Amino acid sequence: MRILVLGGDGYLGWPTAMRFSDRGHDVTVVDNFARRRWHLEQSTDSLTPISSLEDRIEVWESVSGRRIDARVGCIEDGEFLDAVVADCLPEVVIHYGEQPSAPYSMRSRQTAVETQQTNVIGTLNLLFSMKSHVPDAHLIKLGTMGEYGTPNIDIEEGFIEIEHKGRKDTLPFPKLPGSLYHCSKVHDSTNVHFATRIWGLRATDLNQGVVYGIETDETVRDDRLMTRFDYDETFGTVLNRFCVQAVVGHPLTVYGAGGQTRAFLNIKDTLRCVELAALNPADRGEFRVFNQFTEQFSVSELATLVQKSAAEVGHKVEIESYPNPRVELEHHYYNASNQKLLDLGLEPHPLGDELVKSVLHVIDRYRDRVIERALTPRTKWNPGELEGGALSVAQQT
Ligand code: NAD
Ligand code: USQ
Repeated sequence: MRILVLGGDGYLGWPTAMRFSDRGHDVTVVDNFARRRWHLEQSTDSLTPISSLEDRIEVWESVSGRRIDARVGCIEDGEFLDAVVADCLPEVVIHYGEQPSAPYSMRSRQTAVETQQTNVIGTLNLLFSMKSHVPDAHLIKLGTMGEYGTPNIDIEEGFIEIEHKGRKDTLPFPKLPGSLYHCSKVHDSTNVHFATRIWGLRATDLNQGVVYGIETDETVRDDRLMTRFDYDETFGTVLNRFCVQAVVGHPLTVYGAGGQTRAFLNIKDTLRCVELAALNPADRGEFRVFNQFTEQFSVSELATLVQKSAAEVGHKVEIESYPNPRVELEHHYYNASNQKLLDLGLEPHPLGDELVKSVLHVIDRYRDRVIERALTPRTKWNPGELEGGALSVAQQT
């Protein structure tokens, strides 16, 4: 298949591009290197030393014999994107190319606007390009489990059957996003759903949980194929951060009470899920939603697991409760369905001691690159409010 990967220089996009290329597909990646720029702006960096996209492509060709095509440019630039889509005529478009950090979106008015502009306008441009040039292609759009928030009912996959005043309908599952980044994903979902209903496009919205892990079958083939691995308070996600903290002897930064429960998956399972979606496309006019995760954990459970696994390889690790910089429930019900990807054949890599230890082992190789000041949580959801999670406690009552 001809596959276009938007955001193909990123944490998930680069391994995805290699995976499909290795399977014999013709892959084109698009990126504007925004993620690299955002790091430069805040003087942080990926833990893993990552090569330029150009070098990665050369190395991949030398180890696999296959060439990945690259186009450098901005997805919000509709004319650029339109020309890429018209030229590549993809059968599948995998859209990772967004600003993915909740804290970044909450830092200031400017970063909130940048986030929504990048994400919402980028996706809107893509929908128009697909409608014009490849109306039969399958859009695989990366959404997020955080679109649903933490409702006090089970989370279904995109839709829920509702009975109201004696009448029934199946409607989009209610959304309660917890950051302006997560709001952008909800806006995207609305627009993608619209394009399937009105223009007959075919789309799969992958509501993905928090991804962890550092290696995939393709990244380990050569050090220069490594993907990025972020641990700073803005771009690092919780389990990846805890693993880096454990290796450098920093207390694990549990925000607030630590009862926040989220859905998680290994980066290897991300690749498999996206592959399953691509091999089993949505129908014309269908807006299909998969909840893309394998397990649920609270933040405290993750901290305890990392502490235990780290102790087994000689790292003594403290767990510390930090005043929660975010406004979120710290004790809540959480039960989400992920049946659709399992039905398609997903065989999850579960999280356990051995997996954590393998991540710690890789991190250990690069421990000298860790910028410790970047570990401390700084971005507050509501900077004017009282310290110590007062707002989040109030919200729970
Ligand atoms: P990432 O930042 O590493 O990758 C995104 C890539 O898109 C980056 O290389 C960036 O430079 C590029 N990009 C951003 N804006 C662009 C634009 N306007 N034009 C061209 N390129 C642009 O992030 P990631 O962790 O790989 O996440 C990929 C996608 O998956 C995102 O949409 C994110 O919201 C979603 N997601 C990620 C996770 C996770 O835990 N990593 C979980 C759920 C969903
Ligand atoms: N948390 C801590 N300590 C930390 C970092 C985070 O306790 O050091 C807590 C947060 O308060 C939150 C939970 O861990 O309750 C998850 O935070 P996170 O930063 O790992 O994840 P999040 O901000 O939700 O965003 C990440 C990705 C995003 C993706 C999302 C999936 O950055 O791209 O969409 O995970 S989900 O959470 O399912 O929406």
